[in-house]
Formats: sequence, C-alpha cells, structure tokens
Amino acid sequence: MMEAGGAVARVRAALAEQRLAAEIVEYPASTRTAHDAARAVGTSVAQIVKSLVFLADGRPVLVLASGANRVDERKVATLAGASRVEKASARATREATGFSIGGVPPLGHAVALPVYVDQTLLTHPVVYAAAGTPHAVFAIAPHDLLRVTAGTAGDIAEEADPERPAP
Ligand code: 5CA
Repeated sequence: MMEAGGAVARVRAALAEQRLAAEIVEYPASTRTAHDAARAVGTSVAQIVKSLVFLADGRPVLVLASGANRVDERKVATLAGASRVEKASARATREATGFSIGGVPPLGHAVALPVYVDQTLLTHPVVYAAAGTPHAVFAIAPHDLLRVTAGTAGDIAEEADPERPAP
C-alpha cells in the first residue's frame, strides 16, 4: 500500500541506516492508538511504544512511553533539565518529526530530538513501535530501541491513579 509522503519508506531507511534488520508490518486494521496496535499485533498494550512529542522549555523532545503508562510531565522535566514541559500540539508534533499523530515513529525524524525512554519498556523481550502511519508497526528489542534512538532510559510514568482507569 502507498502511503502519504512515503512515511513508511522513511522509517525503513532510518532503520537500515542504523543497521537494524527490523521488519515493518502493515495492517489493514488501525494501529493508530496503543490499544489498536496491541489488538492488531496480538500483544499487550504494555509492549506498545507510544512516540510522544513534548515541549521542554519550548524545545521538542521525544518520549517513548509504554502504552500502559501515562507520562508524568514533571518527570520528563527532570530528565530533560527543563523547568516547564507540556504536550506538543498535533501540528508541533508533525513539524518536529515529519510524521502525523498515530504514526509517529521513534526514529527517522525531520530533526534529531532528545529521546527519553520509559524504563518499563525494558522489561519486555520485544516491543512494538509505529512505523510512520496509523497502519504500520515494527517489532524491536528494547535495547535496540535505546541504541537506534540514542535514547536515555528513565522513570517517566505517572503513578497509577486508582480514580482513573489505565489508558
Ligand atoms: N501507532 C500508535 C502506537 S504503535 C501510536 O502512534 N500511538 S501514540 O500513543 O504514540 O499516538 C497517539 C498519541 O497522540 C495519543 O496517546 C495522544 O497522546 C497523542 N495525541 C492524539 N491526538 C492529539 C492531539 N490532537 N494533539 C496532541 N497530541 C495528540
């Protein structure tokens, strides 16, 4: 299937550049959200990588969060050495990464972003990340994810709130 702007091709090229033999799988069903992706792949939502852009003192950073976790912006601020962290808009996300929400991959972005990786992803043998579109995903070992993104692992997850259901 051809997709807008060769988004999957850009991710494939970025993976090849990192010498990672990852196979991008395109699904007829949606992989737009972590839940959609988990259902399509047949894995747990905890093993889905959400690639989320935040603005840390106005500068874009990428947080790779487990689909099971909400991101605690204060923890991201600590990791990034920033005083203020906020979620980027859909438009700012597209400008920073070159990809639209629902398909933002962990690598292959328009500009190199600092990357912070949810340490809970490291507890799984394999995790699944978006590959440019809301129908494309690739499997990757967490240590490879850290390598190819030059990411920093850390605690970015919000503590579970008994009043609020997990995402
Ligand atoms: N393909 C899946 C996982 S493989 C995926 O991309 N999931 S995601 O979590 O990284 O992307 C969806 C996320 O985009 C949502 O969790 C939400 O945090 C964010 N998002 C959705 N709509 C908006 C919006 N209008 N503005 C800013 N962020 C948004």
